[in-house]
Amino acid sequence: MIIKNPKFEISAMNKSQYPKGKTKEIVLVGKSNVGKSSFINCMVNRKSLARTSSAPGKTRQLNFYNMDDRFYFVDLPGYGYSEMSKKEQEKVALSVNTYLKSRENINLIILLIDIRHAPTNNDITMLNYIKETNRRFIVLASKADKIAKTRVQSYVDELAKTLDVPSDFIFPFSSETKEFVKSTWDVIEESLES
Ligand SMILES: Nc1nc2c(ncn2[C@@H]2O[C@H](COP(=O)(O)OP(=O)(O)OP(=O)(O)O)[C@@H](O)[C@H]2O)c(=O)[nH]1
Ligand SMILES: [Mg+2]
Repeated sequence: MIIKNPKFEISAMNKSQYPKGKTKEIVLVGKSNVGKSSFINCMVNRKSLARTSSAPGKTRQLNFYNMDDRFYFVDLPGYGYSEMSKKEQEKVALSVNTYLKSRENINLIILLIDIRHAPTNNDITMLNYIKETNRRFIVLASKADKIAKTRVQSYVDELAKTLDVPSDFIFPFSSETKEFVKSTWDVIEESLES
């Protein structure tokens, strides 16, 4: 899919601020610094549409990016960012959970987990939460450029075992090399059609 005019639309904390209408939403969730904002930039071939940072905790609100009115990418704040005050973390978690539970527009949830690291307790909690919402989801094993190409599939298989999801729910991704962009678009397009 080619997105001609990807646009930032709104940062939201509360339901009342979400975009109106029935446009489908593809949601990025995952630990702080795992590569959610970079993913969006990579998919639409922009350097800084979504704000990224080597300092974790950059994204603190739900950011809606309009993809030619065909769908939104929704960039959620990352969890597990210890520098954030407990109160702030709770506020962020509440806005994320409310969104995931109640938003009808959600078409696909993409959970990002760094391919190099074992899932954290927060990752497992989030995955279980996602499963409970009964929504369609996939896992992206991010930063795949950090391991040897020949080992990517075995890391994916290992991750599948740890998370107890089928291997074909897990896709490698690299914003750095832009490898796997095409295969990821295929998954997104398929989900938008159904
Ligand atoms: N090597 C490599 N680095 C990446 C990749 N994706 C993101 N990064 C780097 O990881 C850091 C964090 O990326 P972000 O996209 O800001 O992460 P995020 O998940 O949006 O983080 P929060 O907004 O804090 O939740 C940045 O320094 C990126 O350059 C990747 O595929 N490969
Ligand atoms: Mg971010």
